[in-house]
Amino acid sequence: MRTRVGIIGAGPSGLLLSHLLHLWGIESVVLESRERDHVQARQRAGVVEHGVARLLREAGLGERMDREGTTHHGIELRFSGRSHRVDFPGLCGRDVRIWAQTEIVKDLVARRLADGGQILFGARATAVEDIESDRPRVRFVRGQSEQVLECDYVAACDGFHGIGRRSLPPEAVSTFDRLHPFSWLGVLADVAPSCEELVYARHERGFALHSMRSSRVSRLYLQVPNDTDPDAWTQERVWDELAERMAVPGWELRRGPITAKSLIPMRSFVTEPMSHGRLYLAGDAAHIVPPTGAKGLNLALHDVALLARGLRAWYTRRETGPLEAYSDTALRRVWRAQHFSHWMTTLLHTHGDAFDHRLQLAHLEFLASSRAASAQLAENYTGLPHV
Ligand code: FAS
Ligand code: PHB
Repeated sequence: MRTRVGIIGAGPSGLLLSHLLHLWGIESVVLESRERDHVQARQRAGVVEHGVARLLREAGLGERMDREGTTHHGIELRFSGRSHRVDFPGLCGRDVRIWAQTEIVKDLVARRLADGGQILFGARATAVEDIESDRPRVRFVRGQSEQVLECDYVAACDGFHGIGRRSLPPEAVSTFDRLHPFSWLGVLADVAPSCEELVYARHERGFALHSMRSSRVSRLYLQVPNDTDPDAWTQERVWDELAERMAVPGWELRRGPITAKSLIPMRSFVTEPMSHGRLYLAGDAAHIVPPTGAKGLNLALHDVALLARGLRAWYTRRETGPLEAYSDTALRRVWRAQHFSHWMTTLLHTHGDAFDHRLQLAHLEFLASSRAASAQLAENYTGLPHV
């Protein structure tokens, strides 16, 4: 099998890359180890940055997002029994869309298949070879057969556990890794959200986040120890803990049936560089951020937009500059997002000693009283302008 760009992974990164290349007449094949239903159902991110929403619209993928998603003009910080709203337009002139990653993936799969795109589900890449030549190839297994995909370029969009990152020469790579001493217990519930905008709560018992998927479905998270067994959390215990951590006068948390529960580790990870020879990494294959800053999905789509432009420059103008600059350009945004996500995570999660807790509260008081401090949060949360 032969194509121009071999893409490993049909998550948001791989699918958007294949779609953008198609728009510019560049052929690709996507290899995805799981089946379509699984890929489309995976509960992941919920917030789309201002610039990424525009990117999706420009790529012809914004229609359902604009019809069914919602615009949020701020978030609410809660601490010490009080609430502070961060007004995005007032502080930085931008907003965010609440639009689940599952919906972005569904639209991308449908669009690629409607456009005749090749997504091979159930095709697990097992090796990436000859990346220092101009004819790299991907070995993959599908059903009982082992096959080879020959291509000009390989894009590893295969997430944190994929083979892409492991296919870079170890001597050429530096990795930066930090596993935080707490995780999130994420729940999906069939109940209307109890807030208009996302609530990020810092409480002595731990962090809590109230997000949503629609007017009838809420998405909530609780800081828990890393060795937590989600099954040890009954529905009643989850709701009681969320209510206590997010309590402010005059507010009540609506309860309803919890339909999904999962443990999400809090990790900060970066691979440098994000390319070698004809192999390019994008998204979680190259970096992981703790979800506190809602950056993971957005970073992935920024990577892909950059990589697609580099491949377009090569195929249409035989320009190598944008591809050569891909890793350095992407990493500038990656480290900005790493810093912001780490800052939000250490600000809001209770860990460390009493001194650390007092520092957190002093910082939150400063955020609530200083326009400059809140503007820094608003600028980062709504996303840096698209490069
Ligand atoms: P993905 O991991 O989404 O996709 C990689 C794809 O590659 C998968 O479909 C996988 O099956 C496939 N694959 C892997 N190995 C393969 C192989 N060898 N051959 C073929 N296919 C292979 N971000 C936020 O902003 N907010 C959140 O709340 C949030 N919650 C998250 C919860 C969880 C449990 C996880 C794991 C991540 C969360 N994230 C969140 C981050 C998440 O949204 C990622 O940033 C996003 O999925 C990145 O997309 P991709 O880079 O496409 O990687
Ligand atoms: C989500 O809706 O899943 C979500 C929103 C904001 C975050 C993390 C997760 O910071």
